[in-house]
Amino acid sequence: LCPLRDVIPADTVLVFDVVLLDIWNTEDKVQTRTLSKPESCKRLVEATDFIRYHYNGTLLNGVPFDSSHSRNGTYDTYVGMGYLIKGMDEGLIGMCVGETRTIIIPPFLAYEEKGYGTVIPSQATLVFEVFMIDLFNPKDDIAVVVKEVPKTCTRKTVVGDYIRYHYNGTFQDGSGFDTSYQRNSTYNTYIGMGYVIQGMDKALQGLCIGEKRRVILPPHMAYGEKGTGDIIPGSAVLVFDIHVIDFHNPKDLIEIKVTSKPKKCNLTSEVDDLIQYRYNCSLMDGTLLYSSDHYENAPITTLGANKVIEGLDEGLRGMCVGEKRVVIVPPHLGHGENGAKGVPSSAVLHFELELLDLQKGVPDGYMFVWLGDSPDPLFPAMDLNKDLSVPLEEFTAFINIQVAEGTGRLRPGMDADGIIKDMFNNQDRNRDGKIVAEELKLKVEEDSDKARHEEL
Ligand SMILES: [Ca+2]
Ligand SMILES: [Ca+2]
Repeated sequence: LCPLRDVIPADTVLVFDVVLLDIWNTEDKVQTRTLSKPESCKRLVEATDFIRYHYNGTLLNGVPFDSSHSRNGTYDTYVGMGYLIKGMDEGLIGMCVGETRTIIIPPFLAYEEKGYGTVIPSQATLVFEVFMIDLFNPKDDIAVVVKEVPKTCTRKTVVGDYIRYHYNGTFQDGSGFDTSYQRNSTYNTYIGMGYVIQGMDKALQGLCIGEKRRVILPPHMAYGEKGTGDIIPGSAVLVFDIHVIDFHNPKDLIEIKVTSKPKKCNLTSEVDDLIQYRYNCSLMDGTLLYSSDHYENAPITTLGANKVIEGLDEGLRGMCVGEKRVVIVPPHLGHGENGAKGVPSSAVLHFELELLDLQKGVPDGYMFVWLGDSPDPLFPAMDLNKDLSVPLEEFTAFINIQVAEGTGRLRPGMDADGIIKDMFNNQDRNRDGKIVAEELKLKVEEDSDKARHEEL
């Protein structure tokens, strides 16, 4: 006031307008007040945690001095370890993610006499409004919350399995960053082999088909301090809600569970047999893909003839008529990585099968086979009326006798008369409508030199 000595006359009444800028007491402590808080708060900020938060800093008179929002990013730091002003280290403790809290810090727990740059005056009380975005501790492992486990779980995922799952990815504040549901296709990967982030590789082990779990990955087991792209900020904790659709191991064989078997089961299906069967084919989550019931007639196929996917062909073997089975087919024995119409890539298939009809077959390329030793010599056996000549009618009768007596078998599923006529023509070398002993002998000698595809 010295310069004013000359300005203020004696005996003047002085009128001051006073604005209180700050007030504090050495007895003051950090004051915190929660403005809002989520209903569930499983974890509170503790000393040594790493936290990410937004804040607005004002002086006690309401003048702002700093804001994380103006920097377009969260403030990220360890708490309770001396990286922050004392009052902040203290005031952040006990917050939960999603909480908004006011923290009032007296100057001796903030910037004291020095202040800070041009923005924080000496001896200033600071008021922070903090919104907690994320927290974890560097000692954290992944956290798993099992939400739903199916009743039957014969096997759980292990390292080396290939899994297909849906996921919903969120940050700890609940905001989403990615979801497989939006893409309408599962995420597919090998487990425990470094194809996915470390925490996920670990979280995907020990799961059942159909299981739902929430996994929480600390950043050191996710995208680390740097994050990735525009999607994942640095040091972000990731929360994944996972639904396992299926998994398999590349070494898996088909899995067969017989659900119903007739008491009498002498004759069973094998390679080359002609069979008719019913089927329902679903994904492991129960989605029906296709069913023989959608067609007028149940399919007929020759086993081992590469007519159906490998796993189904195999699953249809060893069945007797009337038997029912569930057969699980891994993708490498199904539609593989490319999938098929309506079948997703690398999908495990669930078949319900019933064998409706079974006709024993003959090896590929054969029209007729002997089931035991063929008659030797053959010609006299074929020449039923012993006139040294075998016309088509006699040949047909001879073959039919073999079939009826079970000593020979014609290829099933084809016109028997047509096959027999072809066989006859093949033996009737000179095309005069009858087979004689000499023709048959010649034919047998020729055939012994090459693959005998029209065996008689
Ligand atoms: Ca004859
Ligand atoms: Ca002839």
